[in-house]
Amino acid sequence: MAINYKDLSDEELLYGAKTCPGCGAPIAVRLALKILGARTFVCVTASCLGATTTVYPQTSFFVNNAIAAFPATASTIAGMSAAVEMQGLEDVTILGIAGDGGTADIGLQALSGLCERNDNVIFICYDNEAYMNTGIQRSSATPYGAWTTTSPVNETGTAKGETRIRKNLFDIVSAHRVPYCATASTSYPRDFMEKIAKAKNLKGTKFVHVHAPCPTGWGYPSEKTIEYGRLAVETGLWYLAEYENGKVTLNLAPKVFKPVESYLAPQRRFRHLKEEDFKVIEKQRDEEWALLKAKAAS
Ligand SMILES: Cc1ncc(C[n+]2csc(CCOP(=O)(O)OP(=O)(O)O)c2C)c(N)n1
Ligand code: SF4
Ligand SMILES: [Mg+2]
Repeated sequence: MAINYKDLSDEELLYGAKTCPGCGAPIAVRLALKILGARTFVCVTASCLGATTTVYPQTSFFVNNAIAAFPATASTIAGMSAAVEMQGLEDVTILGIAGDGGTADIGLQALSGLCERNDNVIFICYDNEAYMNTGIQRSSATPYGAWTTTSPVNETGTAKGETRIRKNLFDIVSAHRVPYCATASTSYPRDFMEKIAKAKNLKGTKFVHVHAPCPTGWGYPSEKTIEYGRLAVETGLWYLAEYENGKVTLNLAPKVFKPVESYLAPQRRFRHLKEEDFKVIEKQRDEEWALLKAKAAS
């Protein structure tokens, strides 16, 4: 569904969020609400976004909005969807928003139930690749090699940052055969908004996993959020894809990836990485892309 920027409303349905300057999370939500409009009922979970937008009696949302406990985004929006259905409201979108921790870790069981029941909602996971709100702890979406306070680094090299490969939420959710599942990035706003527009027009559970850079947790200047989000895609360390009707589509497949160092080396969380670590990350990337391309070709 093509978006024409000229047709977008000037109305802002999220503003005044007390996030750090350059935070990717409110960019994602603001763009999503531009498409979804004022008849959206939002549930945010405990996270940076929840803590900076939804502190009673204040809220940065100019739509109906509730905050849920850390694991409960999916179960709360399932209830909201049932309530809306009982009341016969047909012009309403139910939107759940959670961070990577609230989605891939503590919220995963409820998300699986939501997808299985195919409740009529949109779930956005904004992914800043760690538990940022509580001081940068690793999540199961933290990339290989990243420093966090719970994936530390030491001088002797016995602690080297994150040692596991992150969970692939796109694969996990699409394995539930939901009507729509996509990855996106705040640095590709048109692609992201077109995915939200598609999700709005489909019935059932729609899941959009949006990469949302975090200057504070990643360690880069706040004005470079868009640049880093783009570099993640250009180096192949994040991808833009869709799953619909059992088919995977790659929305952007760079012919040649930029060197991973161009994205990783300037970030504080990766500054301990050496040449051999970049090679490991490149190999992981190539394996992931081979699987992705095979799925897109089938
Ligand atoms: C059951 C429970 N455990 C822990 C917390 C504390 N807590 C609040 S937000 C958060 C991290 C959220 O991480 P993520 O979902 O990735 O969102 P982010 O803060 O990174 O935006 C944690 C651990 C909580 N609120 N509830
Ligand atoms: S710590 Fe990161 S995710 Fe949290 S408000 Fe700051 S920039 Fe945003
Ligand atoms: Mg997070």
